[in-house]
Amino acid sequence: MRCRKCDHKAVINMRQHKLALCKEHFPQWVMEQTERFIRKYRMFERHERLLVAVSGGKDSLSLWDILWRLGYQADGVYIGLGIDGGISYSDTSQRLTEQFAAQRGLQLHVVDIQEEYGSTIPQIANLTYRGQGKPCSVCGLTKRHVMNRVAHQGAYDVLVTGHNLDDEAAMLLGNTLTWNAGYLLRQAPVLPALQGMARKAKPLCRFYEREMAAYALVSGIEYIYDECPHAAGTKSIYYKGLLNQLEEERPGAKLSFYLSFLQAKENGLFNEVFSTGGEADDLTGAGGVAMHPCPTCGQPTTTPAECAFCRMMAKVTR
Ligand code: Q46
Ligand code: ZN
Ligand code: ZN
Repeated sequence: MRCRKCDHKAVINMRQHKLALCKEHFPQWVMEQTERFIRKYRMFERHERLLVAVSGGKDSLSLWDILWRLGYQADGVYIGLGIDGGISYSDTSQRLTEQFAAQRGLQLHVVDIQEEYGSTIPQIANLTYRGQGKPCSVCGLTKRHVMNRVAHQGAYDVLVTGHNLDDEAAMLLGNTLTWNAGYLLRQAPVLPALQGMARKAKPLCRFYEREMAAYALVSGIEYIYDECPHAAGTKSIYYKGLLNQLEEERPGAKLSFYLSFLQAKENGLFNEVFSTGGEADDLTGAGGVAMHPCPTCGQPTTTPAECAFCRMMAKVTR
């Protein structure tokens, strides 16, 4: 397979785009496309300050690398979850993230959950009702809370995450199977700022996971190959598997599933205001849901009482 642009050996063939590119032209293409998506969805401008949520994985580190190369002002935030799982998952991912930032002279905020709250994520999960089964719900809630907090305290304009197309399509499939109107309303490449919380953007939302893996590889980014040990058996992994089967038969199916959804929203499919039964802290205020500041942490929540994170932490410290 040859590169469409220069005829050198291609490092990737993207069947859905009918495009093969070499190790020089592929990263260039990724950067151009990212810039195009940032503009198309009006994610942010060069004068704004971005906070990139980095986990040490290929997506978030590639995203930070791309934004840095494109000349955006992007600092990082890494959250130490205290997950070991026999592979020193958190230690390794933190080391690789710090190394990445140091090599490029980028500023990284590190928040260690155990240092800050007295317990690791698996420990909090064991101490609360949310821990029944897997620590993922505790983990997700805590990460959202901490990212919002760091973005707010550092007066960042935008909180940027490395969700790729596989993540977005899997989330969309899950929300569609249950017709979760609240979540469907809020799934978007960019969400506006809400009550003092930063705008949220996902510049990689149209890239396949394999494209990001290829970008990290050809750019020489050292990332953690292992998935979080708690990822196995999650619904998201299951939906990704189903979508990969579909993609195998019909190249481009994943992309078209996601893009048709965005188009349908733009055409007014979800213009009705939905009420939602989702977790209060996931809410962005989309759909006209009334938000109140949490009396303990100040972050927006749908109930006039404490937010779900503060309620959970009250159980842990009790
Ligand atoms: S890090 Fe946390 Fe994920 Fe690990 S514990 Fe679950 S949610 S799987 S993205
Ligand atoms: Zn080429
Ligand atoms: Zn709170």
